[in-house]
Amino acid sequence: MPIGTISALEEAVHESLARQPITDIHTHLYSPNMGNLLLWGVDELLTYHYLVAEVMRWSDTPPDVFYGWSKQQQADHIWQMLFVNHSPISEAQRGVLTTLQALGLDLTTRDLNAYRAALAGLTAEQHVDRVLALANIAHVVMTNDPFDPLEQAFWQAGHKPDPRFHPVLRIDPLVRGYNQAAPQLRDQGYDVDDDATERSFQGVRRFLRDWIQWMNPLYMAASLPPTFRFPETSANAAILRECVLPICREAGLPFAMMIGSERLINPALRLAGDGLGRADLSSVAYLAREYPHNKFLVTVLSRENQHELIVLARKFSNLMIFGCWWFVNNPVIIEDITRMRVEMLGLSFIPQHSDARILDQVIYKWAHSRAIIGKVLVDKYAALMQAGWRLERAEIERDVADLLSNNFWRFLGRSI
Ligand code: FIX
Ligand code: ZN
Repeated sequence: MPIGTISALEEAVHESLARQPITDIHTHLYSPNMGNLLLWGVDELLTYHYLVAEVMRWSDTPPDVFYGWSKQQQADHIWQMLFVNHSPISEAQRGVLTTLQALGLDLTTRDLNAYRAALAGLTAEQHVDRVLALANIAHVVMTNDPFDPLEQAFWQAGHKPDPRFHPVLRIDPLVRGYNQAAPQLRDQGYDVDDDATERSFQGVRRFLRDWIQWMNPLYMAASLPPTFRFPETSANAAILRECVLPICREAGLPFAMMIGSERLINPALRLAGDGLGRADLSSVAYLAREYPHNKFLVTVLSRENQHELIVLARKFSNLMIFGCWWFVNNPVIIEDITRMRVEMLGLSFIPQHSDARILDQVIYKWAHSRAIIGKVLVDKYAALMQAGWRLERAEIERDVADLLSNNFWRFLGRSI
């Protein structure tokens, strides 16, 4: 039965979005059997680095003093400053409220200790089940760092993640600062030079092949600075050309490029101290054009790059754009980007990822984004109805499944 009215359309879109299980294609979450790597709970939620950056604008406490406190003290301070002394209206602040409310906590009490107590006693596994059910997430894609000793211990012992959690081989040091990465590669037994020599290429290729075997990742990924250029005469570019691109192609893995992060523009803020810059996307065009047998997942951090990236996606089908990353993951910008993408690409992109670092955050990140994606889709479908197009509910469900899950798996060439 075709959809006949705008209110039926709204109902169909919002229900399809709510019912469709999500594949969250980029997170910093970990399988619950990876021990302390998985962060969850109220104190972790409150000490998210987005909120650390925000509290520093009000607080007289210098960052090094703040970071010297226990996690609970840091959370108390953030709660007091950002939630009690001021109304929590920023996106990251509001996110805490959306999350606590969905977890069934009474926000009228503003009683942080009661919130802590309500989650105490749960196991990570129980909390994972509950949170993924609340957010309706079927698949969580992790970010796995082969330079982290905790990850090395897990993967090299042959452990497997919970089947809902999928690995990604994250290789920033190789393509962002190869010269500093070389000693770490030697520590892991790979015979490489500090510079981009033939011996280094062979060692890095061996490193990548080994890690692909241990991890079986869905894709390889790196965050790149605004100054990223390719081709270029740097060691980083040589490693990309001689190792990363050929191994990705050999293993059938896309390379995810997250471009525009400027590391530690305020080093005192640590994880909260990164900034952004506008990238030169002609390098992305070069890669997509000159490496037609490679696949690229791309997201950009600067608002100013978003339109240009969409134009590139129109030109190259081996380029899949995804998500509203970090500083563009705010309602006003998500809506703008999503509208531009729909208007220029139809439904052939991946609208969002959560980038959650704390398990509970997937609740708010997806609740907020789902509402915005829904608003954009209602407008676009309403225009089709106005043009006399017959719209079936099953077609809306199909489109929503593509956006929230299938486009990713299809691009990977994998079925779920
Ligand atoms: O490089 C990345 O994957 C970034 O998303 C993070 O490292 C960043 O700190 C973040 O949490 C953004 O949401
Ligand atoms: Zn991330």
